[in-house]
This record gives sequence, C-alpha cells and structure tokens, in this order.
Amino acid sequence: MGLKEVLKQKIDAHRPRTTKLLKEFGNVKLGEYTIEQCIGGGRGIKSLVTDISYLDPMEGIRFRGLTIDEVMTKLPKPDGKDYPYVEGFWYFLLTGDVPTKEQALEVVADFKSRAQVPQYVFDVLRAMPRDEHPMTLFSTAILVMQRESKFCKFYNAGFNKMTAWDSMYEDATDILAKLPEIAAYIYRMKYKGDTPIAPDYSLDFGGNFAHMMGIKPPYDDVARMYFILHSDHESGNVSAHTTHLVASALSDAYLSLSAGLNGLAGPLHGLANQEVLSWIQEVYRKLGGKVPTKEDLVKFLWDTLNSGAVIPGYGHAVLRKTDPRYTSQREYCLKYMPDDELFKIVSMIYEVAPGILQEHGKAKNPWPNVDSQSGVIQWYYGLTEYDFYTVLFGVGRAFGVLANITWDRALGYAIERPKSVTTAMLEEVAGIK
Ligand code: HAX
Repeated sequence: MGLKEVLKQKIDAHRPRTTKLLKEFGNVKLGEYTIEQCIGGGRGIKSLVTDISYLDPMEGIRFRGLTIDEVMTKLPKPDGKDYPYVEGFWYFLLTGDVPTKEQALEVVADFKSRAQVPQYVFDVLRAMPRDEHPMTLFSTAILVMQRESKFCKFYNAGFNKMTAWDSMYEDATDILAKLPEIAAYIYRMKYKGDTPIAPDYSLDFGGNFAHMMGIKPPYDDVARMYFILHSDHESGNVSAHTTHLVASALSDAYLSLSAGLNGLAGPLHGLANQEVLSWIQEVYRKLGGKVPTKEDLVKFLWDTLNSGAVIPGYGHAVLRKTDPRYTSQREYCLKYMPDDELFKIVSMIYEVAPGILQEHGKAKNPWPNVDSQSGVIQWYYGLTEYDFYTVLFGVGRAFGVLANITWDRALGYAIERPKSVTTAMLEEVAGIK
C-alpha cells in the first residue's frame, strides 16, 4: 500500500477520536491561565493539538513518539549512508509508521515525479534585487507557485471537508519535492556567481540537494541530518504556529508555508543560527582575527548582554535543558570534525555561556538550542555564507509544518480565533483601581 492509502486509513481511524473529544468532552477544563501568560505570548497555554511531535521541557523533542537517536537509527537509509532518507522521514511524520526501505523508495520516486520547478519561479527570483535576504527569496518562490495549488482548485470546484486533506497532501508533496532545487538555486545565484547546478534525479532528496549546492559527500548526509533535525518542534513555535494559523482560514499550503517561513526568518526564531555565526565573526574581528581565549569570550558574552542584546543560540520558550538537536549535531562534530577551530569556539561558549546567563538571571533556560551548533557544520563544509542558514532550516521545517496542516485539514480543525481582552479588563481582574 502506498503512502497516500496508508495516510487515508490513519485519517479514517483518527477522526472519531477528535469528534468524540469535541462532542462528549468539550466542556472538560484543561486548567486556568494567568495575566502573564495572556500578555506574554501565550506561554504554556494548551490550545493546539498535534500528533506529529511533542516537546518535553526536560527531554526535548520526540517525533511521532521517537527520540532523535531512535529516528536516526530506525528509519531506512541510502546504502552506505549514516542518516535516513528524508523522504522516508516524510512517510513517518505523516503516518507515525516507520517505513520499510521499499516504502521510503516509493516516496523517493514520487518526489522525483513532482520535482520540476516551473520556469517562472526562477524568472521571479532573478527579477528580485540580488541583495535581498535569501529567506525573502525563498518565501517568495513558494508564494509565487500558489497558482499551482490543487487545494485551491478543489475549493473553487466545491469544498468537501471530508476529502479536503487529499489536495492538501498533494500540495504539500508537490512543494517539498521542489524545495531542494529552489534553495540550491538561490544559493548558487546569490553567492556562487550565478552558477546554478542542474538537478540529478538519480539522487535522493539529501543527495540531490548536496549535488546542486556543489558540495561533496558527506554533505549529502549532513543535509539529511539537518533537514530531519529541523523539521518539527510541536505546534506553538512561530513557524509552525503561523503555518497552522494561516491554513486554518482554509488557505492552501503555498500561502501557509510562505507565511510560516516569514516567521522563521525572525532573529528570535530561525534566524538565530546566522546570528550565532555573525556574533562569532564579530568576536574575531574585534580581536584582530585572533582565536578568542575563554577570558575573551566571557568578556564578549557580558558585553553582548550589557548592550541589551540576547546571546543567540541560547534560551528557549519551552526547553529547560540542552536541546537534543544541539547534542545530536555536537556528536556529529565530535565524530567528524573534532579539531575544527569554529567547533572548538562553540564548545568553549557552551562551557561559559550557561553560567553567565544564570548569573545574569533573566533567561529561564540558560542552555543552548539547535541554532547555536548548526552553523558550525555548514561552515566546515564550505558553506560560509551564513545568511543562507535559515533557508536550510526552512527546507527542514517545511516537512513538519506541511505534515501538520495536512492533518489539520483531515481532522477539520477550526479556524483559529483566540479571544482578546483589554488592558482595563486585566486591571479589573487584578484588582487595580
Ligand atoms: N540571552 C539574553 N537574554 C535572554 C536569552 C538569551 N539567550 N534568552 C532569554 N533571555 C531574556 C529574555 O530576553 C527575557 O528578557 P526580558 O524579561 O528583558 O524581556 C528574559 O530572559 C526571559 O525570557 P525567557 O522566558 O527565558 O525566554 P522567552 O521564552 O521569552 O524567549 C527565546 C525565548 C528563544 C526567544 C529567547 O531565549 C532568546 O531570545 N534566545 C536567543 C535567540 C535564539 O537563540 N533564538 C532561537 C530559539 C530556538 C528557535 O526557535 N530556533 O528556531
């Protein structure tokens, strides 16, 4: 049975659970929340449902119930490679079933059949100013393809709530299949003298991406690892939430993903990975190109905090320990590039930053998140144009958010519309005269 048939069976089996919860248990209380939560970005308020991933504050992320290590071990891999097929991971995110190698290869073939990027996408990218941020180019490329949306055509032909997931799935898969070429094209156009490399459809998602970037193996495995690690982080983070929010208005996957990527491009979210590298370059620059000592780093960390800026790559809204996505990439570095200078600096920051943040006393989580380690590996393989790092994050994040909105449509989740209150109402509740 193919991925879409398996997904249909899962959706049919799942729907009665959601219906029962809403109809029979809709009035059951989940708890109360506070004024701080209301003003402070809704922290901890349980108002989103997803079965794709869950973020435990102490353990970190699990995808469909599996830890990062379990995902990397259990999912099928291309021969001779250390990391799983990204296409097999898509199967897993959608269904919760670990695919066989044969099932993963079916998805590889399906992606290839959908991979051709329309010429007008390249024309639009070429018409944009060359100094545009790569995330703006990336988001625009996806938005401009909205005319291809099968969901949009389905909606215009007469919407049916029960079958709407089908065209959402089609759009999601169509988009994902095209992302490696779009991302690599932006990179080669912007940073490599406008020398795009044609796709090689004999390769899988990770392999073809590395090929089009012009970076040799094992960068294909780095790409597979990177896309899987960045895919999903439950539903409340800005990119996932924005994608879900926009899709909840029955916007199609192109409109929704493009919006989510715009959120990812914020420095407090996905852009933090480029900020880490630019911060380290700043340290180098100020020291006249010298490798910083621990004392230098401590001084720069304090200078950063005292200037009112945040330490990029540290802290998290939910996590309260070192991000396992950080640890996973650190393990890669320890295995393949232990003597790399940049890795040593990032390790040194890990030694001192948590203590400084604790002494500073503001951040609830003084530990590193995914972004503090990810640029180091890219830099090692020659991708030193750190403005591009969030695009890599975006390619990975697309898998998680598109799996989520496919299921949103299957379960008919409602249009999002939280209630707002006025400041005077809060003051009244607080007893302020
Ligand atoms: N450096 C300095 N101060 C920090 C900090 C950091 N790394 N992390 C948090 N703080 C500060 C906050 O700015 C806040 O200060 P104010 O009270 O003055 O506003 C205070 O500590 C409390 O914040 P918090 O509750 O611990 O954290 P939030 O949930 O508000 O914010 C952030 C979470 C990730 C946005 C925050 O930790 C941060 O800005 N980190 C640096 C940027 C970063 O690495 N972002 C990537 C996060 C992971 C991610 O989404 N990747 O895509």
